[in-house]
Amino acid sequence: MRQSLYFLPTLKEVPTEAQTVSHRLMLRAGMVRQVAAGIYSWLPLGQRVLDKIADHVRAEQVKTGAMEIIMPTLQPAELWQESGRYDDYGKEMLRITDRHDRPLLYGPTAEEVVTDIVRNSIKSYRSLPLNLFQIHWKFRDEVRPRFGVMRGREFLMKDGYGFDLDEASARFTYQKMFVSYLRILRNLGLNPIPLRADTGPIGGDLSHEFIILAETGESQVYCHQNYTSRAIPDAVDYDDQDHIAQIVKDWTADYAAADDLHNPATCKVPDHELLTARGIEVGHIFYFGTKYSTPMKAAVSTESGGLTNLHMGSYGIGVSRLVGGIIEASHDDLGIIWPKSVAPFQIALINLKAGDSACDSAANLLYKQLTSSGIEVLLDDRDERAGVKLAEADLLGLPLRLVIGPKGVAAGTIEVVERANPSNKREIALSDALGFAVEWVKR
Ligand code: 5CA
Repeated sequence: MRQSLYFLPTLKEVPTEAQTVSHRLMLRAGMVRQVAAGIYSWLPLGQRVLDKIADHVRAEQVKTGAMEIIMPTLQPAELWQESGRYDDYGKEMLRITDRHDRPLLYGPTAEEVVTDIVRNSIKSYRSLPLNLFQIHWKFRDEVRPRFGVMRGREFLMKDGYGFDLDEASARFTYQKMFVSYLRILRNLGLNPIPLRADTGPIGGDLSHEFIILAETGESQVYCHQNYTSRAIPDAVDYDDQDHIAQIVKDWTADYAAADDLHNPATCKVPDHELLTARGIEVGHIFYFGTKYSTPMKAAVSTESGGLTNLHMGSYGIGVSRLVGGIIEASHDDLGIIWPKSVAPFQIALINLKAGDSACDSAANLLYKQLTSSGIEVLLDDRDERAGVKLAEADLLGLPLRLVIGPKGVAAGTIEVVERANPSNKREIALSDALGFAVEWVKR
């Protein structure tokens, strides 16, 4: 992409309304714009990151056997009256009336809609287990939307729903999701900490939150320090029930709790081993048995000829919240430092002297070569001062920077620097730049 043609409205001034680093950087880097309190438009650079995160989530969920669907954002009130949640949900639910005076709502979650689909489509135990997920917008009329996309009113969530014949099978589904969440967050360059959690309005008796540590996190976290260094397997066979159970066991062996469940009197971790920190909840998983299937009559025939209500769980990841969360975890004074796995472009190719014919032709050639090798490159071909370009590259935080300038071009060299490691600047031969970049991106 040529920056001269790219819609990238960066801001020089620090927006005063933004209280957290990620919110400030997302506004300054031209990723999002606020439309109303807690409601954002995603501009091209932000949209690319959102897509990358969604792709990681999708890839790892599909490995577990889960299937992607898409359900509407607007839902009929009747389904929620059937489950009994319509009145309970309170003011967070945005209620709407259509032209025929039928009550609708903008879905804050989709247990009811998905249960309705499944009860109408599945009659036999042979169709189970079934796991359906979507990556779609939710609306919760939060009293205090804040921290930009981290606590929005409209936000993008991966919401998955497991349907099983019995509790044992549903608990295995829960464990697969637990492991899948560890892997997704690791693949996004994060260190997840699973906390035993309260189930709130979703219900059920088994629930874990997945937290990443950040100073501006809304949750207070108490956990054994082991959690910051525990290994996540590189690959997992999701059919291997024993291995999945073992990973969950390892990951829940030590103490980890949020504020509401932490009790200093009963917590046995010695003080010097207890990590007390702030965290951001980026995922939440629930097993709630037949809480929805009973009132909504979602049942299947069993092998012995009877009928049984489905056992269910639901599995959420805050896709848009993760964009802010990743920035909170990875930035410096100058700007964002994107992990390679979610960077909107892999390479910032900077032409320091656009208009100079030697610089232009070197930059254009390398740009063409890189893009035809399948690498995502943002070429800064604008007629701007060198200092402005370099400062903006720091702000945008693309992982690898290649800088072409008149002196280098004359000497046949190009400057290479990693955003995460700015002190390690070096010159390489211009003729080696393509090979170097291709290898670097693969690493
Ligand atoms: N039905 C279940 C799972 S599908 C559910 O709704 N769970 S949840 O309420 O915990 O939300 C799942 C995830 O969505 C949270 O872990 C969080 O990462 C994200 N999330 C929740 N509320 C917001 C919000 N207001 N803004 C941004 N992300 C949010």
